[in-house]
Amino acid sequence: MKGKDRNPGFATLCIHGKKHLNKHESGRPIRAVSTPIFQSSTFAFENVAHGAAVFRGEDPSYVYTRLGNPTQTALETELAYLEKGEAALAVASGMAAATTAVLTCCRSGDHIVAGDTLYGGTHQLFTQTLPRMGITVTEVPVQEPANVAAAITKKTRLVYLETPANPTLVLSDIPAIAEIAHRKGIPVLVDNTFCTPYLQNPLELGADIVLHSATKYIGGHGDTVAGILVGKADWIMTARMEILRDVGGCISPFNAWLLLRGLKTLPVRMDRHMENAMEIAHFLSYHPKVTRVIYPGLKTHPQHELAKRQQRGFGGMISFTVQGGREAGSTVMDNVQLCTLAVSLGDVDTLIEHPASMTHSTYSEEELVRVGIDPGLVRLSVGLENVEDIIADLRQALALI
Ligand code: LCS
Repeated sequence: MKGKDRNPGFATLCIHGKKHLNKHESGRPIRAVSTPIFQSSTFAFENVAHGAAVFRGEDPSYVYTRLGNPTQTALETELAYLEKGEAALAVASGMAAATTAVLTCCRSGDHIVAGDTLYGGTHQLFTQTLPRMGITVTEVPVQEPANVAAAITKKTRLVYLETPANPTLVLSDIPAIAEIAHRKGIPVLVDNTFCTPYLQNPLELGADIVLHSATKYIGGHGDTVAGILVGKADWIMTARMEILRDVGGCISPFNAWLLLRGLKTLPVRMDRHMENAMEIAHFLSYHPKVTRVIYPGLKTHPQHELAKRQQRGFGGMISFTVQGGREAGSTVMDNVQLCTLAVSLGDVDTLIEHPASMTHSTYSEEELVRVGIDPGLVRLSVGLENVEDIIADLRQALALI
């Protein structure tokens, strides 16, 4: 960046970041404004000795796209920078990121303490797949940090938080929980998918690892599935060279490029997601057929003060319930015309879905009740359409119940 005395703002960093890949080996400058896509699975060695040195870890040259690729590196450098971490690892999906992180921290016999409200896929990983490998998980209500302290055992190797959580929008107090975990030498991972680095930097708040389903706001356009981990350089190196190498969930160069493109507009999109969400949250709050609105930006959110302290904004996700419960909620979701009935979130399009039967169908009926996912809960990922149009659509669908 020119102008040495200025610290560039977040939007500037998203667009300019660090310049990469801009000199051809001939020495001819490239200076491509958009980062090139290195659509290559493999990279040539100069000779056998060079290849051997690379495999011994003595030469940083690229080898093979499962282990790294220049377009992937550009994305990782940018994300590490925005999350204020030392290094990052981009992988095939948010779930690949979760699996890679857990397997980097834990082996058979180890234990994880996690929030009790998580994306349904993460809950499934924790309650079905990891136990098959001898890794056990205790899920606790993280609104109360003391619950994390009480669940830690001698075998605990990771505290895993999602804040705000999907779909209840329950927050974890990151500094308080990090202090508890660090007293026992346990690292804390924060799934920062809902906030993105624009609204929250967990590493600055005391966490050790950040995870993103980059499928969501980072990509932003509903066209890419990807995941990111950010953390200390040596931890990321282990995740890459031990787990990603063996488990194989690498990101494609094209998807890495789509995320680099998405990142350029991240703060502009987030501002509009939030502006629209606040207006819709108010509309729903005053609607006679709506019984509960959950949005961290509302004073009625039980952790509104924590959201103000820990986040730089309240995000674009709203959950709500309507009179008549599950059946009436289905009527709303079946009758929206502009909003799309679909899972995923963080897209430019407004998406509406039913957690109990869709994203969180991996929770049993009892678990849903225990963690506060009401069977009638409707989840709205507020998009970037004109807010009057989204409100008009919700109004006409709510009129049918
Ligand atoms: N973390 C959070 C908070 C998520 O919401 C999701 C996916 C993941 C991790 C996993 O990421 P993926 O592998 O899908 O990139 N959440 C979804 C949702 O709410 N609807 O569809 C997927």
